Amino acid sequence: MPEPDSGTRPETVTAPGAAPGAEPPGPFRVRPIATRRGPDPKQDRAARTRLLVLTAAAELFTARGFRHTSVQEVADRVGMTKGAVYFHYPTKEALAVAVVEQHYARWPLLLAGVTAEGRGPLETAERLLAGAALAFRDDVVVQAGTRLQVERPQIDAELPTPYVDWTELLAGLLSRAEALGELRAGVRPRTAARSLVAAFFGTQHISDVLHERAYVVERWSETAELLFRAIRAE
Ligand code: LUB
Repeated sequence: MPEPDSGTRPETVTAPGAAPGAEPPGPFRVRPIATRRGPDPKQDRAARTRLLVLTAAAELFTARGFRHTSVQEVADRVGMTKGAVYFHYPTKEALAVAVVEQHYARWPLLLAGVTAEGRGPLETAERLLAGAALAFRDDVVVQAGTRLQVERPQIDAELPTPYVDWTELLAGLLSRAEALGELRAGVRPRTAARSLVAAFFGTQHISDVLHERAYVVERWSETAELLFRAIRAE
């Protein structure tokens, strides 16, 4: 993968295995949950059951990881039979993919909320990452998706490419900030975006290992204060 910002064209990343010409992954494109087709009691009940199973799986994947979580344990946690779980998710891998996809499905909602505040691009980037830190502390699906993405070599399934959508989103915001003169001279939007993603990932990981992310909001705000001071124009 070419290292952009050295004057080469901005990277576009195509999800591994994507069909030729497939639409490049844009920020957080996730497959919609199949049940959004209007009120249908049976469908709604199925959707509720799927969400119940997915949340239980997320709790176990967060606590124990992919390998040490069994579908039987997921079924026991929701009071269902293993067969009933397999009806909704045919394999443990399919459960992991669904959890990771719901991890990414959080971000368009966060983005819509922060965008609606109508702030400048640099402040929008700051608010997005602050909002993400809250989700990493409080949302078990976000936590599970993060662990599963780290364990992706153990999961025999097609998972979204990690980190690239956040990098894309932040690079877009920082490019707009650059155009508005909000960036410190010499700061390259894509380089800064990669640094923010790396710093955020590291901050949440260390906070997870040391304190199960209890203080991740505070830890991130310290790091963000430093990084945005380095990025922002005087
Ligand atoms: C984010 C994780 C955990 C990046 O974008 C991602 O894939 C991420 C899961 O893989 O942190 C930091 C914003």
